[in-house]
Amino acid sequence: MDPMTSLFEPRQVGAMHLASRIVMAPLTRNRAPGSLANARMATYYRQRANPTTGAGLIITEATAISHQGQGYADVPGIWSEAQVASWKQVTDAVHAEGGKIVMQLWHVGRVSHTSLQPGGAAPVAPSAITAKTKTVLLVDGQAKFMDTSAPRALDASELPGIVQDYRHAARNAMAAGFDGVEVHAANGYLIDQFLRSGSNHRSDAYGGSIDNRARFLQEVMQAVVAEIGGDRTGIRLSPVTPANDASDDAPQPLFTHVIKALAPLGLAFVHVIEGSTGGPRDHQQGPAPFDYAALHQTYRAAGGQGAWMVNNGYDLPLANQALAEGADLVAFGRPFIANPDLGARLQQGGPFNTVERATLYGGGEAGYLDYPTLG
Ligand code: 8OZ
Repeated sequence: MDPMTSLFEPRQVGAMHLASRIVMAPLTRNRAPGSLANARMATYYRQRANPTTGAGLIITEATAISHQGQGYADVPGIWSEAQVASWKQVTDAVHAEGGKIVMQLWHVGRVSHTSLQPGGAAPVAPSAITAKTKTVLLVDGQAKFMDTSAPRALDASELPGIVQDYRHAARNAMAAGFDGVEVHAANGYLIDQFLRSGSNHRSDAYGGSIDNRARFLQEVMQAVVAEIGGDRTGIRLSPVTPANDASDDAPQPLFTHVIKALAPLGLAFVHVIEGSTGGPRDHQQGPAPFDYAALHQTYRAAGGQGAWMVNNGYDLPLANQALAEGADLVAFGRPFIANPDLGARLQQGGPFNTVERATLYGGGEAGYLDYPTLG
């Protein structure tokens, strides 16, 4: 623990040299019609990419690894050649500013709608249990929150194909010029659905015991690391979030197992959402408050050397406290939407623009490209 560490100091993170500890969190914006990246998205990321005024590292909005992995209107993908080509304008723009950017790889599992699935099919999940949550569809061009569709349970024979989809997506992300990837294993999406007991009622090798529920995560991570290297791979976890109807009876032993399994992979970073995603940091699931310090210690004791990235509701004082307590990186979400120059604003202690909720999901340049910078 180094009491002198500040947000504005560089750090080597796997193969990436970051100019600061400030990370732009992944943020879904539903502005990628046809599941392609576009010039507006390149401008949005470029505005936040300069490492002295913006982020030391940008994590993209969640990006679908396959058509089946998609669950919201106008979110981007990374399974096709056209998608790879479309993302190059984004990585070029970020690199032109001297920034670094990794792509978040996403399979939504049951958090989808038949209208978004190949052939109008049911979404897939560990078990045929409908998530009590909403997805975003576009109705007459307007973002509308709609109930998710009833999923079907995946057959074990389908899982190697999905693991291969993650691997292929990681390869595509590197071909598109990204510095690495973050595997989205948080917020009640497919990997988290396997991990957590509320959504995984399987009786085969992928359900029941903690070991079994973590098997799919491990297979995905091993495949991605084999493809692009651990030093370009990160992971996002959210041990107690209730997002998308996620729940578990005993999150501490589950994530203790998960973090021990991740330690030998040589990951660049581990990104942990503390509490309820976008909500209370002290949200509790299971018999006791979740002990994040113990999770971090377990990772280090198991030999894990990746940067420890914390997220959820951070402001400058809380970020400084986290760094003093041993975190390496701090991810900021909504503050980065409203403040393209969040780095500069944190450095001088504000002021901060506030985020406009009506333009978060879908829409045009308003609330996307027009938040003002200082001076
Ligand atoms: C908000 C709206 C849609 C998706 C997540 C990818 O929670 C998301 C997401 C957030 O991780």
